Amino acid sequence: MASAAYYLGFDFSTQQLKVIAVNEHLQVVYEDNVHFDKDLPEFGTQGGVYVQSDKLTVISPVLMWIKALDVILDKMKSSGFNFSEVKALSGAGQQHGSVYWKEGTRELLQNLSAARPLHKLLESCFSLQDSPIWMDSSTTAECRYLEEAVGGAQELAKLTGSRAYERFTGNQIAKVYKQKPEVYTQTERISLVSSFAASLFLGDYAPIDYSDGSGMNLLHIYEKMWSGKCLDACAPGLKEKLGSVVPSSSILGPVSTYYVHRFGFSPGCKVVAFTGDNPASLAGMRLKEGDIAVSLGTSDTLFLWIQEPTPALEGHIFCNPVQPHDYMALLCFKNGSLMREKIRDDCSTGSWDDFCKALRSTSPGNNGNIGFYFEVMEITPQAVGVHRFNADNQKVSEFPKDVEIRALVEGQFMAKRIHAERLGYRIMPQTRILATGGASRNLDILQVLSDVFNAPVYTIATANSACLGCAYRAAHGLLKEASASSLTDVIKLAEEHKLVVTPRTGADKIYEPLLKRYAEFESVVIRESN
Ligand code: ADP
Ligand code: XUL
Repeated sequence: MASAAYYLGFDFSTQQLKVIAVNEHLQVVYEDNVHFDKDLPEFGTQGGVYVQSDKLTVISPVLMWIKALDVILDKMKSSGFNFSEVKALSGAGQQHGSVYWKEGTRELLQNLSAARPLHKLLESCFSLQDSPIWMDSSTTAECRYLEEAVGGAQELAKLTGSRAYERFTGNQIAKVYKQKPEVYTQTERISLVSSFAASLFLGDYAPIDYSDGSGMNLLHIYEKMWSGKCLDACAPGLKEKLGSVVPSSSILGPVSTYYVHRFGFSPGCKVVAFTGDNPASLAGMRLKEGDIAVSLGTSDTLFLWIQEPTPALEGHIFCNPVQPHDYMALLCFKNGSLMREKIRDDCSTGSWDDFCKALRSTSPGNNGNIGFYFEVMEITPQAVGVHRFNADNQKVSEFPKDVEIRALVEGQFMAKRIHAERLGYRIMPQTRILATGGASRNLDILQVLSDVFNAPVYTIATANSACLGCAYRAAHGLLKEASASSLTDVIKLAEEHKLVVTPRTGADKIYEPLLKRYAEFESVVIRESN
């Protein structure tokens, strides 16, 4: 009998490390997670991060991510998971975060002793113990400097797919270089969270892939090479510290012997390039041109598969992780799940059930009440604070609790529709919204999404599409060696999307005027925030 084949996908996300294993039919056979706050309380993070007192600087301890990997692999081992059948693995990381490996670590990575857990072996290998992550917004000065150096925001967008954004890695590295030059000097390699995680499996520094590399303000997204101008504007000698960039489906090499000896992996198991969580989700959601994906995780994101990018001052263009000649457009909303959790706790008993009851007891359109809920400085649009407007267009300081809950959810989705349309996206009769991320389990939230977009919402069997996408990418990376198949061919086997909600009759009539008012108030809110 032929032996089984498994493919593993990992996701080093903001609040947890997740893993999915699929078999050769791409059916999910194992799924697990390690929640940073709950399962690794010794690090004392909140939502997987530390917010510094300036409220702008947001970091995560790099050893926590490594310990989470130790824990999840131990859990798999004790559950009897047969690592020897894993043919290939890949993974994803929260985008933009950066990891600083200390001089001399490459050698250590290549000679890991299987007798000890990784977090012990790598304890003193980082020149920065706490990595800047995507929630950070402390690098405005570095952003302006970079834009000026390349001839303005639009020029930078034309080169790298985005104007300068505070969380983008080039600006974060520039800040480290300026504020902690000794750290920068001691650093032998700078990885993204994705390529850092790949390095742990590879037992060597893993290259950055094109797609996650597009979130750095450093990569020329058409030539797929580091932009010399951008590198020079951020820090000296940066090219050497970043290493090369590779296509997202590249096989990087076999898994490190550490995993062979400690967990029983086959020495032939391949590591396929890791990528960003949003690009990985695009693969996991099996997005087609015309679909719109809405990810409701720690951040909310909205992304599209595009062929002809037009980089603008809002939104991002990334290299496509699946089809090397194509691109993906992405909008990121920082106040996603954590904001929903806050309003859930403030306005109901703290349970999603009660949150949902409030959504069901209020009517679409919320009788004209509109709210903006930006607990932290939002990315799309750049605005902060809580702002409420009643049906008479007056600013008010509070709403009844049920109204507040609906205003939050409707506001979040109206913002997504308005900004997607500004990027040129048009909702057509055949439009499908593919929802993913933790909150996509919540049908009442998805009903509002469907009503606001006046389009049906589909999901896949798991909310962890980034993990699943990486398991698919691992299979594809391996199979394309044998035959020149595309990811689309490989994932034909995967389960179909499931239709979960359709828009209510008349929703378009309700939201048309409300969207117009939301857009007008948004301009007011942006002005007030600045
Ligand atoms: P990440 O990958 O960024 O760690 P996930 O996609 O796993 O995040 O989503 C985690 C979030 O999902 C949690 O912060 C939680 O608020 C949200 N969530 C989980 N279950 C529900 C639910 N039933 N309704 C709404 N939100 C939910
Ligand atoms: C995307 C972004 C976030 C992170 C964390 O640009 O900043 O979505 O990838 O999920």
